[in-house]
Amino acid sequence: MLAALGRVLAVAVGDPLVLAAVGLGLLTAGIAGGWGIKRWLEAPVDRLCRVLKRRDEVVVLMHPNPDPDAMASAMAVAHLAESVGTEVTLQHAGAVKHYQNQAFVATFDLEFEPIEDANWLACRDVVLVDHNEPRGFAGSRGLDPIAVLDHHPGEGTGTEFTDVRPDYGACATLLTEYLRDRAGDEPLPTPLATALLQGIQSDTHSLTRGCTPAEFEASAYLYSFADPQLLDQVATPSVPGEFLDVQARAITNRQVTEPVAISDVGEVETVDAIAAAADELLRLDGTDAVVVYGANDETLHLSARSSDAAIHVGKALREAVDDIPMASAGGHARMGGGQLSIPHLDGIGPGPGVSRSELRQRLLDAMLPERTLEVEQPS
Ligand SMILES: [Mn+2]
Repeated sequence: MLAALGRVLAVAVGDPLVLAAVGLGLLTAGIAGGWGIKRWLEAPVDRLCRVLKRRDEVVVLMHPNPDPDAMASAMAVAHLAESVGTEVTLQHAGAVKHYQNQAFVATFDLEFEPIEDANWLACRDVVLVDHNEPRGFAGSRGLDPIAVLDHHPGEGTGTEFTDVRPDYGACATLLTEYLRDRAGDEPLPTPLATALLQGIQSDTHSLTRGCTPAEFEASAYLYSFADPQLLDQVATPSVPGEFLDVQARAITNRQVTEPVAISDVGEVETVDAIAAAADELLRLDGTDAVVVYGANDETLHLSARSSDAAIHVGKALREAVDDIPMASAGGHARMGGGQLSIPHLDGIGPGPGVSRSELRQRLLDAMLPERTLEVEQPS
């Protein structure tokens, strides 16, 4: 390489034309290199804003049934897009479920356009937040987002911009860093700061789970712009009376085989109340895992929670209903859910049916396999 360069220089010195060409080449390389370094040093938020600015309009797409982290992240991308003159439509598949999520939408006066099909997207230039592969609507697989901002593990990327940080506790943390880099000393709008703070809190169980120092730093930054009253309103929204009734029944009807509590709450009007009751029952002393179930419209809804890594409630639920027709259940280690057809449980259909006490025993057996063995073999 050096020898070749030496030969070129030797010829160049002898020929002014070649010398000029070599000089021009070096100059071009220098400018291109400088440009490359400038791009390389550019903050991610500035790169994102360049991608946004090239469009008149973008869709910010949240995951199906968006939660506060997805919604706050979408608000932040919308804020950035509007700052560079790009129009934004906020969209998602599914619905805004659960009273906490609905309280978030109401508090921040958000307007979303739900989609069931890729053709319903306001435009084809899509920015994904809080997930990295489009899902939950017809045509989602064929969609190539221009940008992806997320904190879940996965292979999804944007055609022009990707920032996925699986170690982060919330997508809102990432976007808070972007806004801080962009804003400098300018204050953040109060609703946006409050929404992002709630996004971080709700994804990290109030900064107790899956956190990194980044969540604390982002929260500290947001805190100075957030409104405590507004935050309280979204963090602990008032609940319908039935929620408290169902919680009361979950507590009264609990059957405890430590460390598991199982409770049948009977008929419910609002299915969400079952999950809220499971959260509440998990607080019981000596209880590491709970299942609460209740009936609504011919369906038995199960909601399970675990605070002990040794009890994977998603797997346990799946195992417990495995051979019951028209039943589905599953979930994560700490959180699971399921649905069973009440007519099938009562013996109408292909199977002989499963009584409520048998269902309870199945759930208990699935949640306690190792522990039961321990009891049977005392040391
Ligand atoms: Mn999230």
